[in-house]
Amino acid sequence: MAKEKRTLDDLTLWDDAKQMIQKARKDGVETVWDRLEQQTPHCVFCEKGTTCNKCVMGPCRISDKKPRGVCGADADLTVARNFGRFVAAGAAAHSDHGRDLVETLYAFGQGKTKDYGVRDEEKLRRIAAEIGLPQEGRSVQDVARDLAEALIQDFGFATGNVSFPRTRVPKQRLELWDKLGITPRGVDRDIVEMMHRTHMGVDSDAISICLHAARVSLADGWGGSMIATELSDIIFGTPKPCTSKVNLGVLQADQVNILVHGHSPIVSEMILTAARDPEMLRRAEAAGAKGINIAGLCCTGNEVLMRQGVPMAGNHLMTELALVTGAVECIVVDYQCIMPSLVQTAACYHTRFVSTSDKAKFTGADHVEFNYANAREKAFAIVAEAVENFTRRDPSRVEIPGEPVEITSGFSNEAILQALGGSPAPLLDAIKAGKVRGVAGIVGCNNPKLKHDHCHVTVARELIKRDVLVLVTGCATVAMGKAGLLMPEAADQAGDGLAAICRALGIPPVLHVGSCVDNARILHICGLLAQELGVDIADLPVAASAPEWYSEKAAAIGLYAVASGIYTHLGLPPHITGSETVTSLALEGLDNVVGACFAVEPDPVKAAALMNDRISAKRKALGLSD
Ligand code: XCC
Ligand code: SF4
Repeated sequence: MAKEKRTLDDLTLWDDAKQMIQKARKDGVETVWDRLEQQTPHCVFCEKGTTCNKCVMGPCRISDKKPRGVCGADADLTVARNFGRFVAAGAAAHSDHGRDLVETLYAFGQGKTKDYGVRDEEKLRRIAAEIGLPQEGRSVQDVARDLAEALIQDFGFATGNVSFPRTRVPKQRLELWDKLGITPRGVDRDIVEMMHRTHMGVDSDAISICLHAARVSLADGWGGSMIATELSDIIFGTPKPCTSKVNLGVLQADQVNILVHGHSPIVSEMILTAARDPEMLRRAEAAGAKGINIAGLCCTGNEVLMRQGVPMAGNHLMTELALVTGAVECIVVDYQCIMPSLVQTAACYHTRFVSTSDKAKFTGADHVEFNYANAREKAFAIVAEAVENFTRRDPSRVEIPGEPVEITSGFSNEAILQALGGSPAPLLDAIKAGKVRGVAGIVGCNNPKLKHDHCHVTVARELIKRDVLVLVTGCATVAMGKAGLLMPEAADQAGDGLAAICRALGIPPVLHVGSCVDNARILHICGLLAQELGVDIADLPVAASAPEWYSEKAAAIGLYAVASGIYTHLGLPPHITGSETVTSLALEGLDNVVGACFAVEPDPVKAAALMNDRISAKRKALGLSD
């Protein structure tokens, strides 16, 4: 039976999105929702994870009637191998992004770039000291080189382990990881080993593969992603609280609009520098524009929002719609989460689609390759062309919906600690007193299978009213911002205890802590709180949620959260339901192994209740009233 067609209200929570979906239909532009409909129903075997395409004796589909593939792999093994590779791909994406930051810092340390440097010397020296590097008599450039050289080792296998867990993970947790054999050894090593293990005829035990998936994810969270975060702060500055705006209304009818999309601040920061240059502004004026407006999409948007207060046009499901405004001169992308469809969407308008990474080319795009040696020059060229393109804009096709909503951002751990007076003690006191009952991370993507942003906002509202402080990253951020939850006034929607703390500190009950690699900030602060209390992370009244996730990266994030001891809600299940062994491990078994597990719950109200129950249980176990 055909499912009833979804109405506009089923697709998204927001007016700006609805208006642009309608304009897309009018303009004959296909969107992600149209393609989802074409692809529905999905292949049931793939949905359950019981299809295997790993060798040419297959492909095989495992079912009750045909329970083994040609090689003999059963459903458990097939699901585990698929899931292992899924997580490895996500970990690879985050970590390869981290590698780009290491390379950039290394280039600065070696004097090979004039375009990038160190904006936060204090953090450079603090992190270098943390991993045991000498400081005395070393210049900024020397320390940068030393730190990059040390972190390059985190990718390989020479040192036998990843640096940050040594200082940041409570010792109970480190011992547990050692006992289970899941301490991350090297980012590349652990990811490559997953590819090896899941080749036909290597690791043929579902549990063993799942444990290695946990190790791979930890190499991401406490390795690749953490490196990306820390080095981005060092190179581009550690975020401090700032204000900005969000939604498609941040696009300016009378200015050159340039969207930055993807993940790496290496590109977006340089585009921003070029756009703020007086010569470029003069050219924009000559072209008849009032200025050059940079707006962010997805995680590179989060990066420049956190550090530079750059407004956010939208999250994952808004990326096509942002171009449908007809007001975008140029969209500059680097890598990850850039729907290939955007090239076609851009082509329906005057918009120029520019790819910048040698590892992410898009058929039909203009490719302007960026590296640390030429970045400034290339960024200026891209911005100059965008300015020129302003004259090609067709005003009759421009429609910019909505009034932008005010937001606050920039809550790095350093900023949070500073707001607390320099130590985590006041936050711990508030937690002990039950004013803040717990802390929850709401992270991740949008997925067109779910009503856009509805789950993000609902989970957050349900948690803050129960005095749970929310930390948000990734595409969830835009949802919170549009709902007004990133402003101090949102304290009115919080429970009395949390509201009082927010008012005293002048902060919102939902704090924007960054992009998806910045989930490492959440790991770090959990480690810090646990160490202060002398307990394991699994003992803390904390939880996480990825209500609308879609990507391999989000799976890696969810798994490193769980493997670090953080109970994690997912709005949709990964493709594992074809294996009872793997599914019950994820939903229950892991609790006995790593002290946390996943919960899959599409209903955001129920999901928040589950997270809250977990927080209550942890409070009681710590002897705190609830
Ligand atoms: Fe991508 Fe990071 Fe997901 Fe958004 S939240 S859709 S992964 S941009 Ni990372
Ligand atoms: Fe089939 Fe086994 Fe080859 Fe997979 S690895 S395609 S299950 S024969």
